[in-house]
Amino acid sequence: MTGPISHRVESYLREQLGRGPIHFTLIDPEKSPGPLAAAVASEAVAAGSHAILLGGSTGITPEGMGAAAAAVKAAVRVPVVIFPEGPGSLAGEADAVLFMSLLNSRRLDLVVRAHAHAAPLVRRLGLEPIPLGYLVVAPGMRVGEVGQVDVLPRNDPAPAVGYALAAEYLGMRFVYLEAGSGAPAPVPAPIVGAVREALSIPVIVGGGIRSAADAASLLDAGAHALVTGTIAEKEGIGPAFREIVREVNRRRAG
Ligand code: 1GP
Repeated sequence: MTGPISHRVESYLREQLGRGPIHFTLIDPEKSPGPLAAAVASEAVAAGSHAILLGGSTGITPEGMGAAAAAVKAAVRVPVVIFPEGPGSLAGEADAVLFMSLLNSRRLDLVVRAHAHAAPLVRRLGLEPIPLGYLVVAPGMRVGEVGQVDVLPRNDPAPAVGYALAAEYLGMRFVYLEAGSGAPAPVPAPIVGAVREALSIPVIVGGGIRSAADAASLLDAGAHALVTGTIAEKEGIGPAFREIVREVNRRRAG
């Protein structure tokens, strides 16, 4: 499918963000294939999550992504967005893709070149690209290693603010502060606060969010959106997941 770029998912996100912070549930289609992904997604949305991200591991095929996206779309009414590992994880069954540049990587392909391969495919598949600056904060975990990232320090907000502002000035419409999936602790709240204060685009925060207390401190610092993956992978949509999502929804109007 070609033609004008859709902004449906971005409009949905902006409309939701107009009422307060939002929560993304990240599901890895390799660990949770089709029907399982759909079951997790419908419980997550029933618990109050606002959108589903599909991705997270390095071995995802277009078939695996397509099957998960189709199953999740049939199960929930919220947008289904690919959190890509590379052009190989794209599938037209999803609604959109985080079209992200890993700005603090030493790998030029992750900063921009993979995008030149992916963009025509994104267009052909009819996926909505959501332009996003992806910034990895220490410890960075696997994405920090594989992505050959100069991780942003945890004790000094200035480098994170510099990169995040650069993302905004380059025209990206979201910034994602990532501590790495499974990180022992989330991005420090003072970093989130400093980035939020400097930027006028939404700030998404993920990696290592395990409890309502983690969520509360990031939301108090000004995070617009939280992403959780590991917690549902380990415990399903259990009490910790529900409390995190409740913490987000408590701050929303209406
Ligand atoms: C990873 O930010 C996401 O890219 C989610 O991290 O798996 O630690 O929740 P967790």
